[in-house]
Amino acid sequence: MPTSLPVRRRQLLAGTAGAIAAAPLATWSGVAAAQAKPLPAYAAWKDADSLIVHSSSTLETKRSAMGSSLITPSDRLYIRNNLPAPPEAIVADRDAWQVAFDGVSTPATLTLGQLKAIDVTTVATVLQCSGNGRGFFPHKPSGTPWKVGAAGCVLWSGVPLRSVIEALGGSRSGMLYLTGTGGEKLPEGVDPLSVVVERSVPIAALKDAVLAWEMNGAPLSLAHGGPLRLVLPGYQGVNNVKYVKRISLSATESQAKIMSHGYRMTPMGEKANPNQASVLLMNVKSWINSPLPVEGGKLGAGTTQILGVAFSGAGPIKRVEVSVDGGKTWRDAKLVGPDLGPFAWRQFVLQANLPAGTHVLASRATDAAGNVQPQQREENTAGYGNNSWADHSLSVVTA
Ligand SMILES: Nc1nc2c(c(=O)[nH]1)N[C@H]1C(S)=C(S)[C@@H](COP(=O)(O)O)O[C@H]1N2
Ligand SMILES: [Mo]
Repeated sequence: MPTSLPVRRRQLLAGTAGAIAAAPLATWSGVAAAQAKPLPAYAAWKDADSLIVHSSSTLETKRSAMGSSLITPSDRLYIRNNLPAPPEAIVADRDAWQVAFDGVSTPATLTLGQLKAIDVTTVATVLQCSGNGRGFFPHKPSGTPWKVGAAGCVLWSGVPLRSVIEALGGSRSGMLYLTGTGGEKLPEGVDPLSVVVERSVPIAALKDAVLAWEMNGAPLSLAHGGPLRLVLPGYQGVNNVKYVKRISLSATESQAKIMSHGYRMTPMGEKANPNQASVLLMNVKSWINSPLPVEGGKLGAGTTQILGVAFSGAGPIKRVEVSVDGGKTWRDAKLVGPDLGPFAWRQFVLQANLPAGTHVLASRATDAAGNVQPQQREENTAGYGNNSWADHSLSVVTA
């Protein structure tokens, strides 16, 4: 069983082997194994020990599996599918995948093979579901109760979308939106607009948009949108359309339900409608990944490295502060590791002395645009955009 060994080892190291560590390993493993759902077939290659399987279409990275080396390994990255994933057959002949382009001077359908001949770039981005942190909303919104693990930082390679648009003669005039359409086969007998994954973002997003065929140095997996995905750096996960089959520059937003009524910042007690803010750029956010509380145990008191990640859709991270007293006092953490650009997350570390007792650890990020991570979440019906530092704080016990 995945977590029992490390937990047990940490407790032993801390010299506080308690009830859990004393329990026969077989019993403990059996209980946890019975609770864990298996990986779905399209994601069978994932590292089960690092993931919480909420359902076959929602897999979350464990906070303890976020690592401390910037890039999220592909086999630990979360998955979120609104529709069943397409068949594996679509990644059998990758270069034959077709994408239709319109809203340009010369509308055309291009194959992935042709797109590869136009231009190439690489970008590191945080991919985060807008529902990440929903699990901290007290009103228990419907949807997956993600904590921190519907997010990762990954490297994408592909063609800059603006190079493709230029190759097709440029945008037609008056186009205000960039719309991507997912390539899932839609269920029969329902209005396609009610189910299609199609998202529009302001056309300014074209500046950084990439049509990506590689993730973390390997051909893009079906699970993450292979053979080709629209990557919109800085934008919430849903806008990063997987298995993209159509790119449209348009004067109006998509009429798809996922755009008009889905992913809206709907005030409490109201119904979703197209006048409410859509989930677009990510807000400034950070959280601590280590140390984590030990279930039923204690951490060793003394010098501790407090580390985590920070990012913002509005610009690079300027500063991260860490508190060990629940936000009463703050100290500047160090930003460490390579800076992979404004769309990647930054790692931060603060060395702190944690004497025996209970400590509430929190982190608060500030971006270059001056946005400061707030103490409180913005309440909304569906539980989007939670960047509250208080919600993401951790209570650890040391001895
Ligand atoms: N075609 C398509 N694209 C999609 C989705 C989807 O269901 N279908 N889900 C979106 C949502 S809600 C999120 S959070 C991200 C998840 O990306 P991942 O599964 O690669 O982690 O993809 C987005 N793009
Ligand atoms: Mo999402």
